[in-house]
Amino acid sequence: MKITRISLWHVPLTSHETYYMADGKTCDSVESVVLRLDTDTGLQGWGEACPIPHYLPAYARGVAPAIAELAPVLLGADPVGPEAVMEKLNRHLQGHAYAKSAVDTALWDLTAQVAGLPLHALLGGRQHADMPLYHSITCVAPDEMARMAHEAFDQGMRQFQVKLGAEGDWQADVERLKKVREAVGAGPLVYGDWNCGSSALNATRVGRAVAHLDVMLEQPCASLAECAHVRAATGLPMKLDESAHDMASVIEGHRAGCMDAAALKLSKMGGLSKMRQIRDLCLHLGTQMCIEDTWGSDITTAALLHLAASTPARGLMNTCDLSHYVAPRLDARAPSRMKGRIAPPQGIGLGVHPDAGALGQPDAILD
Ligand code: 0XW
Ligand code: MG
Repeated sequence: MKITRISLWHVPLTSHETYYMADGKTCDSVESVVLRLDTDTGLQGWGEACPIPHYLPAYARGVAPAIAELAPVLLGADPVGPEAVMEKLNRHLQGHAYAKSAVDTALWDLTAQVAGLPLHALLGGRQHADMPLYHSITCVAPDEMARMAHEAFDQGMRQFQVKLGAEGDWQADVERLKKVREAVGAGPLVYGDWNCGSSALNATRVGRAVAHLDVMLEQPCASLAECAHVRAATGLPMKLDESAHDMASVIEGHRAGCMDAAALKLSKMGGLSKMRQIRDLCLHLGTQMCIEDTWGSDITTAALLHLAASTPARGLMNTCDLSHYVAPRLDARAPSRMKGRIAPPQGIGLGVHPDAGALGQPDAILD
């Protein structure tokens, strides 16, 4: 079997609610890059990479040039056995995890199709009928966030991520956490996420002000040392996200004692091949996992749902249906949330079939 063509589309994803994070990071319309690998057997594999501007060291218009650089190694290669192909790509081009993530997903899609199996069967085997979701609440006025939380609670959501730090007012962040906790009542998991946008001082002040509310703090500061300081100063559980981006940093986060939970993101880690290894490491470490990606539509969501479906319950805190937050849906039949939970795609491979109408003509073809 050989890869005969690489096709790329730049697809603008528009948020249903403009999604505000700290330091002005915003998802209103974000460009996603969809990749398809064609083979000499007629089978096709799909991948996607959707960086959020200014969020991680990645940008949408960096994907196509990186893929073009990798094309001479990829074209003609046998896609079955993703890790072997990724080894060759990594030797040819170092870094660029976010671009390689789209290729890696497409390789896994093809490998699972050839095996006649759903992708989760190759990632460890299906462990769940469906998985718990969290709902991420954009950083707006506290009362509006509480309304959004209550609406999501009524729809069955029981885990809530409260975006913090949009205007750098720590007391407003205290109000956000208080109002959301009030809206959802005791019991649901609530965590406040600054996306690196707080000082250790202000995150400590927020943590101490809400310590009675049973909340977790997520990535308050840019450095692991600052996050570890906040965890020690507040005693509140902490989830790492931007600081946990590869095997070494996950081990470092565990050693620093501030990684009760971690966000495993597909494109941050370079794809399913790497993310599966880090998933298994987190299981060994006892770290609770959020299995997700940065942003994206149905292809990205399908890939992370297969990994979540193959992750034992003891390590799976939640997963994320990124396709819920944006339009267009690339595959109307792809999984959607149901009462706070979501099932992986059905069928063999990745199990998504992007609609040609939604994609239009490719923006680049490499063969
Ligand atoms: C909630 N997210 C998945 C959306 C953006 O990628 C940020 C991320 C997070 O957890 O920070
Ligand atoms: Mg986060």
